[in-house]
Amino acid sequence: MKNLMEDSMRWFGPNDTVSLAEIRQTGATAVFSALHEIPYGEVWPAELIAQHRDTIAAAGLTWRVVESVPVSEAIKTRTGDFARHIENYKVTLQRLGAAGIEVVVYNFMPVLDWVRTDLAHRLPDGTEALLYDPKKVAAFDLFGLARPGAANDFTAAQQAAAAVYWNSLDDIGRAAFIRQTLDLFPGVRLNLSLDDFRGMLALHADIDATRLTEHLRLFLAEIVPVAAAAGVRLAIHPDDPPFPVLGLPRIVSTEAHLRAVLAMVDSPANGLCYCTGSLSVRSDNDLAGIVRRLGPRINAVHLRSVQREPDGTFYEANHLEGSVDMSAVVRAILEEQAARLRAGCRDWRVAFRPDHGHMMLDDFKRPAPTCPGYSLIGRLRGLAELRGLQLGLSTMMSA
Ligand code: DNO
Repeated sequence: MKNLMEDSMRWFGPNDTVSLAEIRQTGATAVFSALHEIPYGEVWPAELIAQHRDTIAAAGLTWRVVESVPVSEAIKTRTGDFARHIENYKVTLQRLGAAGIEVVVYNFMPVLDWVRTDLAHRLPDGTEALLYDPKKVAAFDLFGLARPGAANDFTAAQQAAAAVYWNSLDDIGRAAFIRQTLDLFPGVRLNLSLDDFRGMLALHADIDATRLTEHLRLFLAEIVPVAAAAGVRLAIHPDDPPFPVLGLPRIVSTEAHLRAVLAMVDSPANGLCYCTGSLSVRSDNDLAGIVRRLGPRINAVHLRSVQREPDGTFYEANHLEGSVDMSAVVRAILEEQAARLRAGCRDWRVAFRPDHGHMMLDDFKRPAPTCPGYSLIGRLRGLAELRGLQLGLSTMMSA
């Protein structure tokens, strides 16, 4: 097997309900991992970085990609402690580089990380997937949160569908829906109340897409040179979903956005985490084309597919099915790696991980995944299929 991507799995650390020993059995040789215990904005202690690396190495795996060093809300809004947080970010990058880390993933999504409305959407084959239902987001926004101006963000048809859904719930149902949505929205369970959440949104009230883009540029102007000097390449994760949610701007959703980010600081250290699951929610994103055009700046890869429905609903499909032409994507990445090899590039190999997986088979009997989407067997299926796809394509390509 030659010139393939590095097979990786995400590992959330010692509290992950999937152990490193189990990850090793999936055939992955590497993990994407982070120190999740460090609060956003604070510096990562060198001894904890070394300990984490050594734990992973002792299990026979490598840790070259950090996912993620989170960017604090202070940095995104340029308020409060943002200058100190940026200095901390630099120190963390230096320490990660010194510990042998090559790639650092991050995102610049305000308030929310990834967003779904249903965590256990049952598919006909009995597996469960994550799903995004726009009418539920609209119902939360219009009636739960009652965000001023929310109505401007939805078509009449969307508002009507949201109202039908909201009216189908009694008071207990509504309270449960609001609780569940608050727990899901920021990507991590923060036990927020509606007012806490309104407070978080309020910090962004004056920050439109142009201003947020400028905040990202200012951040990158400071950290990219530090990353480059530390031997670390940054990889921005696209918005998930790739459109504004709850009135918050999204600035990393399209190929034009990606190009704009890369142009902010023209350095190989300023790169992309190419996530097919996030980008493919928009039918106007040409996934293989993005690899062909921006390939040299792809520093990490998440492979996952979604099934898009006409009303804007999407759910996470099997890795080789759904709306993504995964063969075209993987072929484009293998071609990018081959081009790097021909150019004598040392960093030719990209690490990929199957991003999310269904709940299936013994996943239902195991302790719940640490983070929704991170089942063991479901991801193993994705990894195995993607490994086979790579091997088949690379054999064909070299024939
Ligand atoms: C979801 C992940 C994201 C991703 C971050 C990167 O499962 O793809 O949470 O890790 O957005 O910063």
